[in-house]
Parts: sequence; structure tokens; C-alpha cells
Amino acid sequence: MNRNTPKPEHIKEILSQFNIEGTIVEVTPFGSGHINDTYLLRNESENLPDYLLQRINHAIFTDVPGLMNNVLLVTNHLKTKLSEKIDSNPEKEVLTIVKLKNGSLYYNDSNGDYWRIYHYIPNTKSYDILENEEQAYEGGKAFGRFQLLLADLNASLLIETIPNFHNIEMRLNRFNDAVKADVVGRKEEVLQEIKFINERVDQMKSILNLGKAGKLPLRITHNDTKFNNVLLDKNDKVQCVIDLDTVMPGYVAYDFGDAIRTIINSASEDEKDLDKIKLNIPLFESYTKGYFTEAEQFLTPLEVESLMMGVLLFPYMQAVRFLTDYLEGDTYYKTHFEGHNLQRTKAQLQLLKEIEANKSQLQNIIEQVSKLSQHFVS
Ligand code: ADP
Ligand code: GN1
Ligand code: MG
Repeated sequence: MNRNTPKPEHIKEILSQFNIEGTIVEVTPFGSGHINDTYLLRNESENLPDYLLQRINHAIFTDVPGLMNNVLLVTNHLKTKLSEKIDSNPEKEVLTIVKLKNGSLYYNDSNGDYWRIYHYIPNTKSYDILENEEQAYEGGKAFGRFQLLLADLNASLLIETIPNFHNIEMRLNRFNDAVKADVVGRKEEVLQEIKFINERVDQMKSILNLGKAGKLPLRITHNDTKFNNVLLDKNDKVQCVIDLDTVMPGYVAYDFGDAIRTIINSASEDEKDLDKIKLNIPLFESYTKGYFTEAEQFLTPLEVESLMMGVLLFPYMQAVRFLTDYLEGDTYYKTHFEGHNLQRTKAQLQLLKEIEANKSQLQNIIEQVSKLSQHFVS
């Protein structure tokens, strides 16, 4: 689903609702997210903050008040925890919501669209593809710390912003429905991909089954840990975890697997030339090391074991989701050309093939890193 940039007079009306300082002189589309629409708002004065305006995709996030309440709870909790540490700066390390003049967390305009504003965090960068091991290590630390800091937030306060978001059983049910309905007549061209997906159904349910059996704890997880959802500073040090719309209860292997999906891939998520999709194993190792520096404090042995299952599950899960969207006529993700969702599907399945071929090496790395971590719970 793709939506138009709002007209300047509409932007003006939206901005007039919010408690922003200064005068906004420039509004530019920003980032490469697939769901929300993001705009950078440049302030006239260099001494006043720039902002980030987002149109929340309310076809996907149907309970916007609940979602924004989640974001407020999570950011407040993170800021409180960080303010207890001497070497941290909560304002720079956690997203800050800009409220409306009436105190609300979002603006619902006359078209029915929902808008929110965050402080733009200056001198930071997010990467779709990583450049070096330091960045991977920092990313691992960021998401490990994120889980650690949220470990004592009462999960019952959070709503499930997208129910069953990472429930592969539900994803496969919807996929099978889409194959059966074949509403836009695309099934015949994707028979090979459907077969590949169907051959792996049982093994992909392992995390879900362990969770259902009560063997894996539900924790508060991020649930959208692709690498461009962490901001690094100019020295490539972790600054802030962003994109908090899907923070809700989940299994740690989900966050690990989804992050690795973007970190280990030497090409982009939607690479057309499948030969370019190769594993960058040193980046995998660095991310894992960074992750364990924080997560060693709470991971159970079975959670450590489940991490590799997450690494296999996430390219698969994303392929199932992209292909479902392709079969349903491209209604969920933003697409930039005809066949984009199919290209994304093929790239994710190729990545899964590569991961399957190197599974024991990756598993060994996780085991080695976990053994080296001092506080590992045995
Ligand atoms: P989406 O849900 O569409 O992925 P994000 O919230 O991840 O939207 O924002 C899109 C991009 O905007 C991010 O990848 C990042 O580059 C940038 N971004 C988001 N929030 C901030 C922020 N507060 N400060 C600086 N950059 C940001
Ligand atoms: C979407 O919004 P963005 O681009 O960070 C999606 C994720 C997928 C990702 C694939 C709410 O994330 O689940 O992993 O695309 N977000 C939602 O790139 O569906
Ligand atoms: Mg994002």
C-alpha cells in the first residue's frame, strides 16, 4: 500500500496541533520503512530541535491509542532505567514523543489519518546494509540491552499492537488462504516458492511449540529488529533503538533471528540477483558477541539453544509474509515496482538456503560465544 505525501497546507494544519518549538522550514520524506510514512521536519533555527513526523499506518495498527500508550510506557520505562546510570543520556538514547497542545499522543485528522511526532535524534544514522563488524557488535548490544532494560516492565500493561504478529502457524494459515483464494491470479507463477515453503512447515514451528509448552519465557521484545531500526552515532556507537510500534511480549529468538536476517545478508532484503546473497559470518559473530554482553544476564540455556531456530525462522517468516502479500495483491507492504513482493520473497528464501547450508557453523559460533560469557546461567 502506497500513500501520497500530504500537501503543504495539510502539513501546516497537522503541525499546528503539536507542541513544537520554532518554525519548520522544510519537510522531506525520510527513511526506508515499509509500513509508516516518515517525514523529517527541519527547524529554521539550528538551536531548536528537528522533528520526525510519522503517519501511522492504521490499516495495520488498528488500535492507535493503544499503540501510542505502549510507546509512552516503553519510552518512559527506558528513560527511568537509563537515568539511574551515570554514563547515560536518556534524551538521546530513547525516543521522545512530542505531544499535542491538548496533551494527546497523536493527531487524528479530517481524512481519518493518524499522525505523531518524535524528536529527531541528530548526528545519527541507520543502515539498511552493514559496513563493518563494529556496527554489528553495537547492534547486538543495543537489542540485548533493550530486552534487559524492559525485563521489569509489567507486560500486562502493553497491548498486542498486531495480534499473533510472529505466530508462524497463523502466518501460514493466512498464506494458505491466500494461495487458495488466488485473488489476483498470481499463484501459477509462484508454485516453486510455495513448494519450498511447504517443505519446511514443521521445523519452523519449533519456537512456537516450545513457547506453548511453557519451556521458553515470554519477555518484552522489540519484534522489528531489522538493522535500520537502531540508530548509531557518528563513531558507529549505539545511540538509540527506534521503531517501537511492535514492542510487546515475544520470545528472544524472534528478535535475534530478525536482526540476523538483515545483518548476515551481504545483499539487501529485496536483492534481485540471487547470486549476490551470501552470508557475512564475521558480522554474525560480532552481533552475537554484542548481544551476549547484555543478554547473558537473563538468557536461559534453552533460550540460547532457541536462537539458531530464530535465525532459520525469520527469513522464512518474512518470505511467507511477502508472498502472502504478493498473492493478496500487494495491500500490506509499500512496494516500489510490480513484482517487488515476489522479489523480496525470492531473496529471503535464497537467504534461508544459505543459512541452512551453514547451520552447524552458525550454531557453533552461538555456543562458543555463550560459553565465553561469564555470567552465563547453566
Ligand atoms: P518504519 O516503521 O516505517 O520503519 P521508523 O520509525 O523505523 O519507520 O523510521 C524510519 C527511519 O527514520 C528509520 O529507519 C531511521 O532512519 C529514521 N528515524 C526514525 N526515528 C528517528 C529519530 N527519532 N531520529 C532520527 N532518525 C530517525
Ligand atoms: C516492516 O516498518 P518496517 O519497515 O521497519 C514490518 C516488519 C518486517 C519488515 C521487513 C509492522 O518493518 O515486521 O520485518 O517490514 N513491520 C510490520 O522489512 O509489519
Ligand atoms: Mg523501521
